[in-house]
Amino acid sequence: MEEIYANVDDDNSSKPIQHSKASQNQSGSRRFHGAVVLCLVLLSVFLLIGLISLGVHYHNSVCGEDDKLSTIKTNLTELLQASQKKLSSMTEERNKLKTNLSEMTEERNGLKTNLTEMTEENNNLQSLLEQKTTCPDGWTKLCSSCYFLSTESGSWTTGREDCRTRGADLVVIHSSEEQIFLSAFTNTKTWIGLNDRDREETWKWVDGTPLTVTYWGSNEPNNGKVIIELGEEDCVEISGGQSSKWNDISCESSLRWICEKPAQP
Ligand code: MMA
Ligand code: CA
Repeated sequence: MEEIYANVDDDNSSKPIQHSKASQNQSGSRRFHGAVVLCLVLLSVFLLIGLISLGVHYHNSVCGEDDKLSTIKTNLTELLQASQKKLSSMTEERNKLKTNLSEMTEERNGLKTNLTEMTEENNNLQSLLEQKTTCPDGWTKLCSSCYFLSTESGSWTTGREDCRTRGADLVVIHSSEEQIFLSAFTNTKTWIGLNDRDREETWKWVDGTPLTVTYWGSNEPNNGKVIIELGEEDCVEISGGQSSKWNDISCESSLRWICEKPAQP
């Protein structure tokens, strides 16, 4: 280097003004080399800076991803643990409910048995009570009712009024046993407690109970409409005797009547 500079000095001192073409070329190429070196150095510096920043960026992004992943992992683990806890508590609850259900089923079956036994007991007591009930003189007992057949005859209303003075009402029929019993009880046409005076063809028992079984004769009730018009028939008679049936007849007809009242203990 000293030689180079020495040469430069030498050249400058020996020929300060007059520069040869060759020396001009030499200094130009030196400057060019210097600039290239400088450029290379600067390029290296830039590259280095670039590499470092890339490295930092890469490091940051990878570490960031790691953080995110580990957060997700933690969250999922927590979620899983919570779910497992919930599942086990629900399983426990379900088992408890199952136990309760089987206990309650057992209890229900026990109660059912009790109910059956008590119903039977109640029926026995009822029939005992019924056996203990009685009817006044002149009245006939069937199950828990007392029946009275009048000796007199009169209209349906007369019959009903008489029954009422006896603490009873015209008879109401709700079973075949009762129908059979009453057929044997009277051997003549007799009033029973049924009429459609309020509304044609709407038959009502005197006690307000609904019409369940009926024992109408054939073509009855006909409201008196045969070949000739017999007139309005709104009250009911039982024919009496074997295969006794019901017939609607004028309420003013004169018949005997059957009263009914509950048997008393
Ligand atoms: C006939 C029949 C009945 C009617 C009575 C009236 C004997 O039976 O037509 O439906 O009620 O007559 O007496
Ligand atoms: Ca009739």
